[in-house]
Amino acid sequence: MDHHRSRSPNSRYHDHHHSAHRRERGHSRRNNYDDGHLTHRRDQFDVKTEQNPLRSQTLSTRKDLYERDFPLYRQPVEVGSFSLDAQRRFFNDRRQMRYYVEPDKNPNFDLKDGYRDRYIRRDENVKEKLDHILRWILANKGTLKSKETTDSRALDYDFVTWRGHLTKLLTTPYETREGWQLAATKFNGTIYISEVETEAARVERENRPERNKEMMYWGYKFEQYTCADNVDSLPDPSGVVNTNEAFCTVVQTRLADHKLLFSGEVDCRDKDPSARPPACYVELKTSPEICTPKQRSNFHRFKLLKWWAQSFLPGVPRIVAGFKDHDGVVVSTETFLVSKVSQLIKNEFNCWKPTVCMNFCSDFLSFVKRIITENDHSLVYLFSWEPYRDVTYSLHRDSHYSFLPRWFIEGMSGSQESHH
Ligand code: 0WD
Ligand code: CA
Repeated sequence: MDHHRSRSPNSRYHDHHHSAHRRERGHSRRNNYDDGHLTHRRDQFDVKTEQNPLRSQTLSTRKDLYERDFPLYRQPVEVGSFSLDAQRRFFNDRRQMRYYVEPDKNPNFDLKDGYRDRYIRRDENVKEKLDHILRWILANKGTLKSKETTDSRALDYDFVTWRGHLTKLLTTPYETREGWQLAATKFNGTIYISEVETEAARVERENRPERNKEMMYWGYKFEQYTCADNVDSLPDPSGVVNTNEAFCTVVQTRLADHKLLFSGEVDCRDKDPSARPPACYVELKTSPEICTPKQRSNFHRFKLLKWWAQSFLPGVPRIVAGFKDHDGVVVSTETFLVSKVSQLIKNEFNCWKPTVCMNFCSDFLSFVKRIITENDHSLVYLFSWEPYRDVTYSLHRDSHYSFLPRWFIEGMSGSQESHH
């Protein structure tokens, strides 16, 4: 998976001409959301900073700027894992790991079953931010601390985040509907990135139609039909679906010159014990059944982009899709190899490109590194993006955006022996 990159440093950010009209369109609406805080947003006529990509205070998300050689992306290596139990309690072990049981090609799984009487839903009002990853880092800090620096507190990573946040970055050049906000804080030389729910996302979540709530359950129900709790047992569709439960892998890798540590939820693994993480992992998905060429094209253009980005990041090689009808019945299943997805979409006109996704992510991380000058656990650089606009940022000191908990700051500052 090692790819070499060659790039011209000047192609990294937008040029002035192309981005000017985009800014004008949305300028008034975005101007004052940040009342009372020090903001660093380029104003409309600030040509000087914009002409020099290494000084620009914003980052363009235009696809064509990221069409160059695929950047180096090192084979992701699992450095640990953790589990969240039925009460959402953290355990530094693999107790929630499940085993993949291949379904029939045409299984007729009823995904509606149990929604009313056997469903325990995670409380979405609880914002966990990076807490589970931070707990894992503290529990493993003895083996994680950098050997290369003299600072005994430093981790040998440039960035720590959730895999899902990186997925959002990968798909940004192609996203036309949902913006994002990512809070970033540098602590002991490592940049921690944690998502902040946008106003639009909160409104949508709080006004979710009943039908959508039920359809969210369908995805978890499909997991129950295809996963067993033990290597020698079978799935139990009569049980309760509890979305507090999770098994998460923690992987390290490198994107261009960024050393990354991130965690992602894994649905299940192959039963074959000779298969090693993350190559043994299987991602489960559901999607509406495909009946027309137009539906197939949309599936390739939109769904496969998100599926590819999510699984490529941690090196999960296989996606098993259940195609469901309007009535929530899985009528067919299909396995997608992540390494083959880009070939599958090659015939779509004007389709997404993996290299654009990866180069944008790499350039965003370079942008973040350049903007974050202060090492301060209570200072948040809030990066914001809305479709058809540039990425902007604002600064927030000791605000409600601060997300590194005291127990983490203190736990990481304590003596190296504290893991005994
Ligand atoms: O607080 C937040 N804003 C978030 C918290 C956003 C994203 C994730 N999380 C946390 C949760 O603790 C969750 O356990 O991350 C964990 C999953 O992280 P991830 O793997 O980085 O997230 P992502 O790749 O977006 O989602 C993987 C799976 C989803 O499966 P599908 O097949 O639908 O992509 O994790 C589940 C979901 O099953 N999931 C979540 N579970 C709990 N809380 C969340 C969430 N907010 N988002 C996705
Ligand atoms: Ca899944």
